[in-house]
Amino acid sequence: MRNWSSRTVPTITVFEQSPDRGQGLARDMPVRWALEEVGQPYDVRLVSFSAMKEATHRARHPFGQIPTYEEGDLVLFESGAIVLYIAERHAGLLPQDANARARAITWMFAAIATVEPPIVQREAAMYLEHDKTWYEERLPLVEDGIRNRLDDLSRRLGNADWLDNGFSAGDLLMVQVLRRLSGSGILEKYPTLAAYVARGEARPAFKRAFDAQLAVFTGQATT
Ligand code: GTB
Repeated sequence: MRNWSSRTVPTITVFEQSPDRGQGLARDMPVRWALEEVGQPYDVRLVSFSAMKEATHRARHPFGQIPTYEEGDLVLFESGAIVLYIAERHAGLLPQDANARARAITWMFAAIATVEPPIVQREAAMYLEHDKTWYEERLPLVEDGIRNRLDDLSRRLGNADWLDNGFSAGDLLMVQVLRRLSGSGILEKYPTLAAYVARGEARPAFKRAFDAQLAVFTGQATT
């Protein structure tokens, strides 16, 4: 493990004005949460939608999005990769045991690559296709896809607190992915998953990260 106190304070980029109005659904939230979990201070650079598409930001992020992560001459994009980078360089988000560590990383990928896609499809359908002729037929199918994932995930979680013993970066990303269902009425049908999300949101590091991103929206941020 590196001694972070002697390292450059990283800078992340976040929405200047998040469309979620500070609900912590944008993808700077898992990065902030990971940094808070490991106790690493960070700076924030606010970017507007237009600045995101300019060359200066595209040099950081090829797709002109947030979040990015800068630490010295290292520049990263992709929230999952950034969380993994933080987790690998600091104690607290990945187990020491090699097999347990590999399983925690597997859950990180499962959150992003297996559970999140149907959730994002639902959001895309609601925002982009609500006036299309096929919308009323498609939405239930997309929601069935989400329920398939939640059925399996809740079966695996059972009554455990976290996916694989102690809290890990896998739980951090999974909770953040499931949070995107808030207000949908879908998660509420899975009491153990709803409790799992609530456990994640109750962590002091989550609360600090949430408050920090909300402060940007309300104009109270100090960085
Ligand atoms: N795979 C990338 C990652 O994980 O980092 C995806 C990054 C991404 O989707 N970034 C979005 C972005 O920059 C913000 S987070 N969009 C601007 C653009 O593409 O021009 C996605 C997001 C946005 C808004 C909400 N919301 O309002 O609820 C939730 C999530």
